[in-house]
Amino acid sequence: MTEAAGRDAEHDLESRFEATISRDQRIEPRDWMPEGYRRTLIRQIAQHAHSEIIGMQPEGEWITRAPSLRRKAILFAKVQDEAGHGLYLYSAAETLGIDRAELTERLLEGRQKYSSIFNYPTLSYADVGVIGWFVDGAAICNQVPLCRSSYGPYARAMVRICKEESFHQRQGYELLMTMMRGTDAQREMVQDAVDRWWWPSLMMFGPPDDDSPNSAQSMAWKIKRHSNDELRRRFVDMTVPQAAKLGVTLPDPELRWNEERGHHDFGTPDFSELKEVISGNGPCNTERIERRRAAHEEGAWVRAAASAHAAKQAARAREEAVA
Ligand code: BYC
Repeated sequence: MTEAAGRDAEHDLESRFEATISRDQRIEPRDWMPEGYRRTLIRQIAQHAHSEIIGMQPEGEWITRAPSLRRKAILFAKVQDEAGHGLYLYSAAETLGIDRAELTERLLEGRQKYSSIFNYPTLSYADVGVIGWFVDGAAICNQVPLCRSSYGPYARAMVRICKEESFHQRQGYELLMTMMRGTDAQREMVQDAVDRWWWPSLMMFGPPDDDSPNSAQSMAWKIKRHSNDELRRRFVDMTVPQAAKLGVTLPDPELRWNEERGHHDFGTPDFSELKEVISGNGPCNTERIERRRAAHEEGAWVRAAASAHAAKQAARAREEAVA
């Protein structure tokens, strides 16, 4: 092929890709895609997968200290669901031609991120409820639109994940409702957890739109469907009435209903704190990565055994095909 013919062919592929996006149809792994689209998806999906796996730690710490057998079973199931979400997402990333071992390596070397929210400590059992209510609530706001993301495997993984996140959010809220019907000490624990998790939860949506380098391109490619600020606003509108029903105060003196706009006004999160946490300087970053690294090393024999088993199965299948 001449250089000019090569350029025409590339141009054709690109036009077909753009047309698929503009018709709101899905890009699938077999389809041609621009290198930037593939890289952006790997970055976002891997970061999302890592968040699910690292996100098992703050709540997992409470499994052995759950206040009843029922609460222990619920928390166990929730943390296991998060492992499952991580696996669907790593599988979605693998369809882009990168394997999970490489992604884990990038996480452990600090070359890929995970959500800032999981770098805060869980100090009481009320934190388990507030994580369900706020963190899974924020996850739902952010992820329901991702069910319409332009990349097929990511969008499909999101459908199941969102169903489970919705159950997680309700279990958190139900736990808090139970505590609010309890003693004064329990109500204080809930309010304290709300005070500590509110601002970090708002930061989960990312930097403000005018400081979000990836948003414009990700929205043009329909990977992201809404901007960071738009989703943050939706979360606040959704959560304020739930806080009133629960009987807790959200720690923001600027929070009020704006009749004219039909939305709540609210204060600005401390985005310099977000930057610090993302750069590795949050309260628990070192501990979270160290724990992940230890779990990865402890799991080496499982991966080796699984690979040996898969190789044996493949060899047996080849022998049977020849016989
Ligand atoms: N934390 O240009 P921007 C869960 C990074 S799991 C850390 O706006 P983008 C759950 C960003 O990556 C929740 N980093 O980026 C699990 C970028 O850096 P790089 C995880 C953040 O991608 C267990 C830079 O800042 N959810 O719900 O357009 C239990 C500039 O940002 C954060 C997802 O991953 C942050 N908060 O938008 C319970 C959802 N914010 O990569 C619950 C999928 C920003 O260029 N991800 N950064 O080095 C997304 O929707 C988008 O990636 C984001 C960021 C909205 C997070």
